[in-house]
Amino acid sequence: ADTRSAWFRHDRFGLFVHWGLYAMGARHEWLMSREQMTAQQYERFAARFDPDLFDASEWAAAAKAAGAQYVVLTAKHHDGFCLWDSALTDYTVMHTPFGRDVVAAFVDAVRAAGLKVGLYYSLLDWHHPDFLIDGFHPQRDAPNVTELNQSRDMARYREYLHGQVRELLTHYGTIDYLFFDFSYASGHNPPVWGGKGAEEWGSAELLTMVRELQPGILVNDRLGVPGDFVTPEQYQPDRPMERSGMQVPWEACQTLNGSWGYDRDNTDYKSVDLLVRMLIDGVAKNGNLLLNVGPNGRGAFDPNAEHALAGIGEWMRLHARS
Ligand code: FUL
Repeated sequence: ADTRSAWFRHDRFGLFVHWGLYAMGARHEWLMSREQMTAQQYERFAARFDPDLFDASEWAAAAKAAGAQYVVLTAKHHDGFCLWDSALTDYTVMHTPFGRDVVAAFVDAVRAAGLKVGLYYSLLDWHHPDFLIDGFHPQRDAPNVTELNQSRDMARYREYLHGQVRELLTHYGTIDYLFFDFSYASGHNPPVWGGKGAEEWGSAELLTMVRELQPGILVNDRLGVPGDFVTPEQYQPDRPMERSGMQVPWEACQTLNGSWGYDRDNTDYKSVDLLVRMLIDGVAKNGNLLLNVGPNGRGAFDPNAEHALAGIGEWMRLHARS
């Protein structure tokens, strides 16, 4: 793991990109769950998905100008919508007015910019008919939830999940980094009924497959089994992170304004000064920063996000060393 993670520990700074149908709702990536929308209601976004300003090479250029060395895209978030041409479902970009494989464009552009390629894949899936309704699921309050769950089969979902990860790791060349999200089996605080973890995801098998398909890949720690690096979310740890008394590669994922998905009316942006301090803070504690941007429904970065990234880039030009 030490040699595999050498680039990651050296590079320190990555750009996270949360993009999917929720960008059209423009009010947080959890809107399907928060507003308890049915799959059918939410599918209306797919019928209208046509991001006319999408240009993956602009995203890659913005990442590079900010000084990021790797970029991580949400191939599928909790809403289940797939940004690539998956053969295992019709719920993909290919079946929208847009009709283009976003993951393919992303991977090509990021690689062409000389950056490392990362993908995020949600273990939760609020659209898949076999995913057992639990306390996070949009249908959690349905009066007939027990009945609804009777036809759902996590074994079938598991097969789908593994099949999709296989697609992502075989159709797009080298993938350097994989962020699975997330396990909440037990010990989740506050508790979530119907929680899911390593057993539901088939994590041990999944990880074996991932390593077979992409021997050099780095995998995060949210499968419910240990990964290559740990992922504190929206906080800076107060010291280098450890696992069983040993320092472990870690990466704080942080938002620009508290939301991962595009949130139009949220202007609570962190200042460039604060963002730079967070980066320095992490590096001083032997960790990485994965800073998020949520492109809007047309595929463009919000001006506030552009400003933040450009500001970090300015600092980098004056202070970075390779
Ligand atoms: C969380 C998710 O629930 C958020 O939506 C986001 O993707 C974050 C990075 O991970 O657990």
